[in-house]
Amino acid sequence: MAGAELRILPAVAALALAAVAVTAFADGDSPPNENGYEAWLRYRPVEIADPGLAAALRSIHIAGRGPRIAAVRDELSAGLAALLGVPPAIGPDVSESAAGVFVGTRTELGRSLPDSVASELDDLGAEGYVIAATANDRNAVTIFLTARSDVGLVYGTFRLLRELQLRTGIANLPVVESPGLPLRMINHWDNLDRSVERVYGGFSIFDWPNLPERQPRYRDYSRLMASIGINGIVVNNVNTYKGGRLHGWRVVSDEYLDKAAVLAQEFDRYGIEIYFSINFMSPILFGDLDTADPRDPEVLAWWTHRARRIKEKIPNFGGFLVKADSEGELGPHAYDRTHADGANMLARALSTVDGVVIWRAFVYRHPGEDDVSADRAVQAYQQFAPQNGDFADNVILQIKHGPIDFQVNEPVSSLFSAMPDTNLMLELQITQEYTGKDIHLNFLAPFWHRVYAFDTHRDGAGSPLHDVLRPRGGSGTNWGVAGVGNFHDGLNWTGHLLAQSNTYAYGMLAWNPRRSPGVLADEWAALTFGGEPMVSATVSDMLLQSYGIYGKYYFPYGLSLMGWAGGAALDGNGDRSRPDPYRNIGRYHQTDAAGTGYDRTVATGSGYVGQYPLPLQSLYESPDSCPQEMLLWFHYLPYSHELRSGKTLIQSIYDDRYEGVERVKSLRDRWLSLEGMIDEERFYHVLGKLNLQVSESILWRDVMNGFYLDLSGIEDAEGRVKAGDRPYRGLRYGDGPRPH
Ligand code: GCW
Repeated sequence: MAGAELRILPAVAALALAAVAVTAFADGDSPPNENGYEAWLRYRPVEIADPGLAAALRSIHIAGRGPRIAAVRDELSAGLAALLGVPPAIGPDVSESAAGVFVGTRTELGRSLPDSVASELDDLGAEGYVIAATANDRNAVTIFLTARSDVGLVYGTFRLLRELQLRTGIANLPVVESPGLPLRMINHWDNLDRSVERVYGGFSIFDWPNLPERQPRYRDYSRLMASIGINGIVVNNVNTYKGGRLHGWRVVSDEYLDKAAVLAQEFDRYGIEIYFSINFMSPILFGDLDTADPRDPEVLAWWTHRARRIKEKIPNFGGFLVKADSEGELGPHAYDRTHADGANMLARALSTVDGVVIWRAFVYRHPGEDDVSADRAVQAYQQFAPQNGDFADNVILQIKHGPIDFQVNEPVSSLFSAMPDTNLMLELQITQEYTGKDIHLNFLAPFWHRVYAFDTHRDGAGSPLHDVLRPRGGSGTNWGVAGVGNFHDGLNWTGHLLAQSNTYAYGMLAWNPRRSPGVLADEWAALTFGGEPMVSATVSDMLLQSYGIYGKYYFPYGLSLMGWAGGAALDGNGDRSRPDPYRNIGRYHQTDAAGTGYDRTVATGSGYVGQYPLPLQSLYESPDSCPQEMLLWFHYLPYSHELRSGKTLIQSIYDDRYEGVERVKSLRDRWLSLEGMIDEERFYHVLGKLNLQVSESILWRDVMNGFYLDLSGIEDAEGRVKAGDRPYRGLRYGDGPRPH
């Protein structure tokens, strides 16, 4: 196979390589049942129309050795066998045959890689990959999958298999890809007893009591995560102590490291590094020292020893995630030291093993410590902005997308504009603590896409958030995104099957924050339900509408934290998915007889608006220019305030909640229209969730509208919300009947 004879197939010619689906069920029958465990790696049979491509896919040549090459071999062998119906021949030989798929790094493939393909790698980083096809004079097709490192081959392998599943064949060759964000992480809020905080897909995947015993789920989880480009996983909850109720801090003890080593090995096959949430007080908790003061040399020595110990047992150890001086988890403030003092001490310890410290910026004064009327939104900036530039190179500051707490329609945090000399990490919440739990369909990609694109004005106009995570002028790779995961040990991983789409989209956006949410929804629907155009189009449309619908019956115009009902989630935390608007009056919203919202303006409010660069200040300071979906997040307004639609605020609040419920019902109708086209197991599972969503949205509508009537005394102009007819007035979780 000499490079000179080959011509690179251009995109147009490659279109002919498209595959078509094989329908496995007879007309009139529902497709065979599925439980959702395979997620987007289902690999149902496809028919390859082009004989050249079909022949190539049957002959796989993989160069190289090691755990990731073994993973590539396993994925191609199982994936192609399932897609094509015949197991491919797989061998290491890269020199003899003319047709086939040739997989290997540039170094391994050597001279068999045509120059034109090899040169595509020049500008790609370590994780990028190239897929290109060539044909010789006899039309024998050769596909090259190459990269600079074996992890790039893992990503390229999943891409090739995905293209085949999507039946685009390999239409857009050559594919030249590298990730937009260097760190693409999942944070598990999982405790060592397998309970989880704010997660609704079951208990923890990580079965600590039975580790180091291996379970197939560990590998399946690693495959799913690598297939969407995840390269770092924090295996335990950021809350490691919680007043003594949790013992997550033990995860870095020798006993747990032996268990974690098994997870780490599974991750390593797929290029994923393992990270641990640690407790800043560990030297004391472990019983070794009587201080955790970051300026004490013994404390540094203690952490350095721990870091080395971890690295010895776990070569793909990435670093620590730290929640300190936040919600009762102690930190450097206990010793009158700053966040930077604390983070930099850990960073010194970790620099001996090439690790990073991810320090969370989620701080505010603890409830009860002070005046409840203090605005929580201003507090993280007050603590961190003055420390810009104080953090070591291997420290990353992890900032939630909004200044309060993963709220719907919350603005992007002012901190992203204010830390130009600091490595940053965006924190998103994939698990739906505030966005509907495992009940409400809520595809978050359109929202995340807006967050990534948000113009922070850090370096003047045109500074989108995904660019300012990297320090100004910096060339390192210590920055990226973390998503609080929603994958757990339930059969379909996420509780609500359709919630898998959020993890898929999260990974894809971390790889390329510019990808369109519409395309991601289409892709996920096709991968999950097969390529029937009617099914994919309907599911995709449902996903894309869902965030807007949720906003219609949930908190009006960006108000925060009105759902905080008692109730207990599995881990004993309150369940924020039920409405309880009376509870946080004064603290998170200022609703009274005259109006609603929260005044965060410079002129008359908490001054939060003043933390942004000037162009954003002028956008948010006035209700006239403030984006309407976050109007009440920034402003307290009278009920008579006229919105752009010409309606009063109070009437819009009533109308939106009614519209929201109707639109949830129409989501359910859309789903019902797919009966018989989706297997019964998954069809009825999702239908059950949508039925619940209808009743929950009615609860939200009636509690919120009852609350607003109660406080404002203004009746709904349409006559639906009127005095004396307030079924849910003052309702608290557990108090009253569940509406139907
Ligand atoms: O969103 C809040 C959650 C807490 C969580 C905390 C945090 C892990 O309600 O459950 O604790 O934020 O992000 O630290």
